[in-house]
Amino acid sequence: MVKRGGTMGPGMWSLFILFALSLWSNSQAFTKNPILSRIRRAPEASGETKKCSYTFLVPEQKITGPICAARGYSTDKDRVTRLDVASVRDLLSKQRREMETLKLVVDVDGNLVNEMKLLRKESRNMNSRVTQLYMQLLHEIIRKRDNSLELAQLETRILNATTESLRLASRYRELEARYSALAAVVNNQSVLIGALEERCMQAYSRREEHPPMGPPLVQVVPENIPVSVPRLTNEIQTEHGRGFARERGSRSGPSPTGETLEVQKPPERNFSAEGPFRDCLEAQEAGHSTSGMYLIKPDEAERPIQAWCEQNMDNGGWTVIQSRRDGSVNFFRNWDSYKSGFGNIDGEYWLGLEGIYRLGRQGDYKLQVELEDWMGKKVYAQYNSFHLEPESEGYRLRLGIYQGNAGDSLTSHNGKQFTTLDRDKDAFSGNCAHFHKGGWWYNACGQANLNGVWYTGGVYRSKFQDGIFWADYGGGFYSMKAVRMMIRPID
Ligand SMILES: [Ca+2]
Repeated sequence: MVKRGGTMGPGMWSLFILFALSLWSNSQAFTKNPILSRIRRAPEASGETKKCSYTFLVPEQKITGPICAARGYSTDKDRVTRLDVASVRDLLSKQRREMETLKLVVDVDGNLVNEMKLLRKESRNMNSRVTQLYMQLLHEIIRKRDNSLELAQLETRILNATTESLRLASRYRELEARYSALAAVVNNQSVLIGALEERCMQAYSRREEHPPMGPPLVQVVPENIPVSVPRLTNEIQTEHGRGFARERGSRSGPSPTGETLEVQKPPERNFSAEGPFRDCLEAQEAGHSTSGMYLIKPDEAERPIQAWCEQNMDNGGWTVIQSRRDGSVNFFRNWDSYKSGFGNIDGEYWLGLEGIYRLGRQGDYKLQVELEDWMGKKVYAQYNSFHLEPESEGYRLRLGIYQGNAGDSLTSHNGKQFTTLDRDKDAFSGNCAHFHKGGWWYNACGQANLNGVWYTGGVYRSKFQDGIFWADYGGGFYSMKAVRMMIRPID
């Protein structure tokens, strides 16, 4: 079916024939195509029956190669093309869908990539944060190590301080012991000085009239001297507005006084308006459990008296008959004063010999002496019975058996009458009240002098033993800071 070579004329014609045949077949196809058939059928509608004639003008073409003429082939090719269009369209739409799917996938991938990027970024951030935390941790560890070092240093310092304080405490104890020894020496020297003075006076008296000799001094009890008193002094606390103070180092004592009880107007505080009671135990039994001032009227007494009731110590019920604590009251007084009593009920005072006598007559009483040294240590001496004889007997002291931790410095005064500056009832050739500057149940003269001169600081220097001393606790040259004498019915 292929014609080769030849001239231009026959070639043209053969092409024309082929094309005409092709058109004919197409006209067959037109009848199937609704659009084409409509075009062709238009003249039929007008009622004319015409035959179609086609004229084709084909430009002359120079054929150089072989010409293939295949009628069937051209027709087939056209048909495949249409199907192909449909299939290509399908394919295209398929591919479009796939493209869209792929686009979606790509989008998803893009998102994933973004997410990956974000995750990488976060990871980088986390890494940097972890690094930062690690650095902080290292820093903390180093700091803690430093702290522990500081702690160790502090511990060492504390240990050193403790060692130092222990060393100081031990040194302090040594000093205390030395002070104690020195205080003992001073006491002994005072005794020696007293003895020498006495000898001098004796020598002097051979030539002239001499002043009265002092009583024998109480020997020192060195082991009982309260220690750690940092000064050696003989200052006397001044009495309020009265002024019996003497100059430092002076050996003249306070002037005697004959004044009686100074309490006229009891303070409102701690004062019970009820009563009077027979004694402080009765006041306590009447429901007055507070320590303070109460009106006491012993049996047979002419008038009530004021007294301080100690209701807290040792079950209470104690009637205080004597109190020393600040040197505010002069105890260098005459007989009448000691008989009726003097001082301030809420401070330093003496209840009065008559009152004490009357109290002792109404029952069996015991006596407690309470002493406080300048270190604040308190000791006591208790006697299981106590009373005084009447004034006609010089208010003689009657004591029972001692017990306590202060030492017994009062039994040697048992059975002695009371002596004041103006009434000498003691066993000494002179007047003990003159030398001890107080009133007491002096013997010749005494182991205790609780109505003596109130010195500050404890150990004192004086020509005579005139401080508030309790020989068995501190010796004769140690003056107590505070003293109380109180009585209570025996249970
Ligand atoms: Ca005498």
